[in-house]
Amino acid sequence: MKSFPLPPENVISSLKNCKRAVVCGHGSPDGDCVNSVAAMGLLLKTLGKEVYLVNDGPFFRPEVEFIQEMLTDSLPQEILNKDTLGVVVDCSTPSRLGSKWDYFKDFTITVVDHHSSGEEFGENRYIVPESISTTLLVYQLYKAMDVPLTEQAARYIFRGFATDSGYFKFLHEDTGSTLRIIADLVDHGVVPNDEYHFISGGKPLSVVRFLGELINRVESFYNGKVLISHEEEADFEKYGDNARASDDLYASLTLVKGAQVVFFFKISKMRPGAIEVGIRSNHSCSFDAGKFASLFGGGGHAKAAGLTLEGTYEEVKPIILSKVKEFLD
Ligand SMILES: [Mn+2]
Repeated sequence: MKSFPLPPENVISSLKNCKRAVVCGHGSPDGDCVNSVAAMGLLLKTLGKEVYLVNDGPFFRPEVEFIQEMLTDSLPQEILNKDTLGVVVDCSTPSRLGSKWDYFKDFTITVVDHHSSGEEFGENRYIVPESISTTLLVYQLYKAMDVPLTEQAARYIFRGFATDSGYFKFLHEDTGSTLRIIADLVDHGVVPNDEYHFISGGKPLSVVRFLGELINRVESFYNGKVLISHEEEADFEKYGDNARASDDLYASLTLVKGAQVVFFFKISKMRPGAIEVGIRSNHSCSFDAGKFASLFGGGGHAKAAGLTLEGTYEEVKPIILSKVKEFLD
């Protein structure tokens, strides 16, 4: 993408003309999601709107924790109507809003997102799958509406980008326009080295030990093209209730020679009795993780996606393995 597609007029006017807005991203939020919520909230506040931020958890990762104190637990009954603008960020499917989708049924909806798969919903949509992060689309809205970028807004936007680019690791060709935005964020006071330590530092030793365990547990299928690791109930007691090992797990396993796709089976905290399957595909193969996830009602990007299935690890694994074959090179 040489340059970013401009936000559609109806998206801009929905934000400009609303009196009040409720902003929400997907449940089990990641760094891009919470920072999109925060940056969008700040944009709307600067425009003088009455703003509420809502989002389903959990918020275990240190880099998403901050959003909790900005969230409203329950919305006043009198705002649940079409005069309220519901702004959905970083979320391609209504069901991924979790319990918060109930509110949005009553709102006029604007969606700002960069997922490649999902469901078309909402009256106003600014969807750019080529954008590395949703926060970069919020940046486009700041520019399009001529709203001055504060240091705090620049930081939120940077953190979303840093999360979804694996801290600059996953930048493909034609990302000059993205890097020019990053330069602008740095000019607005963001210090990349500080942000790296905020996002990736401060790990308890138990998380690194857990990572070792998950790597030891890896099973290899189809001549090493498919690598699978999984969480066990006993891990929570041993290593604590911490989701942070998964990023490093994916980063290590997708670099293994011959590996095309990595699956990580997690015990779902949002849906007891279900398994959440994280999917990461190797940079140089054609495996489309988002497409694969959508077979099972999940979603995401070509290289990173997720899905949820009822059952135990032992029950879910053969289902995934039977479908994966036709996606391999
Ligand atoms: Mn994202």
